[in-house]
Amino acid sequence: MKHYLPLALVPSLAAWSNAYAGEPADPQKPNVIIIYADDLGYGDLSCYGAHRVETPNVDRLADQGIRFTNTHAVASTSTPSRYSLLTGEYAWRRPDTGVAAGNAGMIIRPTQFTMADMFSHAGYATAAIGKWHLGLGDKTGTQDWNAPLAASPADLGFDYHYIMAATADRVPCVFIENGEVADYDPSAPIEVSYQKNFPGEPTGKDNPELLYNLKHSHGHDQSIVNGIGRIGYMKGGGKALWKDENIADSITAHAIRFIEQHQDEPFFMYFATNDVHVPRFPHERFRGKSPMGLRGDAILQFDWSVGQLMETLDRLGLTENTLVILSSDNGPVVDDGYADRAVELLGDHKPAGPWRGGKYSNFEGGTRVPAIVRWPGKVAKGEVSDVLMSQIDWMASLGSLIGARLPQEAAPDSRDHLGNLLGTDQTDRPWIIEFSSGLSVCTKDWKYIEPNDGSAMITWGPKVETGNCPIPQLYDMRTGDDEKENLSTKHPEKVYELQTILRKVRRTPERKLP
Ligand code: NG6
Ligand code: CA
Repeated sequence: MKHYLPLALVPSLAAWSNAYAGEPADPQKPNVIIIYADDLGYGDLSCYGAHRVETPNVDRLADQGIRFTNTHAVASTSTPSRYSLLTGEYAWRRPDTGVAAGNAGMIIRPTQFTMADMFSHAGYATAAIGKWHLGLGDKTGTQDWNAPLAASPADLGFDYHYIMAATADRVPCVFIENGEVADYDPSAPIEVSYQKNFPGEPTGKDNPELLYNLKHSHGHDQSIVNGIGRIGYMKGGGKALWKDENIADSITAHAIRFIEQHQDEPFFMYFATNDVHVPRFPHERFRGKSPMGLRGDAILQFDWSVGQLMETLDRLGLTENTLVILSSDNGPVVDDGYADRAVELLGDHKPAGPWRGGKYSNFEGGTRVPAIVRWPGKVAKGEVSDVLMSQIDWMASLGSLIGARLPQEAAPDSRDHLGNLLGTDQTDRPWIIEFSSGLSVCTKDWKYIEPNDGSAMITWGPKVETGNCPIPQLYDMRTGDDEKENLSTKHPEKVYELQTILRKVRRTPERKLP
């Protein structure tokens, strides 16, 4: 049961807005679809300069809308980025928002007001489909996967969900539909542990001969499901266990069905793909179709899913009245723990585009992500925008679009920059805050990375520069020098200015700042 403030205490969101000039004259209720890719890098799409892989559907979306070149995920990994997107609160304000295990308890509490609540209260049908990775059930490790879960996205404003509990590389490897394991197999009760194996169950470590689909390169050597080693131990599942090669087909089919079922009312769909996260094992229709091996094939599969949704909107006559936002949860990684030949077949492809670092990194490669917005007739087409934008603002901005009323404490860091999203306002966000091992502040021109004692490279597998450095780092973002020359000693006044922003934001939710 949710507890909200009495309506009298709920001012309209536009009244708090500090960036959006005035109340939207006539709140509109277009359908809204957020297509949220996993680990898709800035340079992974042909419309962002990739030439070893073609993404015609995403390119078409960009041709029909705005392609943003300066959009930032809140964090360089999944759980904190998703938490921030769906709650409008910086994940780093909470200690428990790091990369979640598959048996993590639900991280967003049912009492929090989410983006889905916002749409739901505005009369939308709402759905979360695909990767979840924000915990399920009441408490970590206590879920009974053989019964309805104690807490699920249904408690967060989603009318419908068909999700993977965490990532494809984490157990349990089953879909959850409306709070219960989908296609549950009573003959194979499910048990999950992140502590120890179940007696007699094979593991990637002890039974490498059973890894018939994909072998690990680091980690991922615990339970084996579908011939692929995972993180964590599970038992049972039977016919409910997913086949990695069918995940894209399955979530796409459920998304299409949701759109069909709600074509006559406004709907909000959070469509979070498994592509291009590891284990990359796309359907055989895509395997071998790119010169870059399974990682490239997974990009093709992602593009296919996007195309399927676009076709569905066309077929149902919904394209004009649907705002589509496509982005990614964090930057790219090449070898993330499976021997999928991604490194060897990369060639001159640059997954992070021109940016330094990648997933897990304080550098731009960690959080600078592709972002495309399409709303035919309402949003200019074929435009490219370098406006400084953060995903943290999407909740308030979309709220402003639909005339939502939010509780006082909701979305505390999300500011209304609807004009940026729709291309009518080119005013940059004054700063954005990025989160990796530490915090960074970016303005349009400068970036400051807090000192951090961690190692300069990831130590446990992926070859990624972390951007950690024991002294303050300051980069001039105007020079395109790719965060190479640390100017902190040359411009101590800039360092101070950016540190002051950080100090302020740490203390005070962004929406309460002037
Ligand atoms: C890491 C996993 C990696 C990936 C990541 C989370 C190992 C060795 N590596 O711990 O494969 O799952 O966590 O990725 O276990 S994210 O995109 O969901 O944040
Ligand atoms: Ca991710």
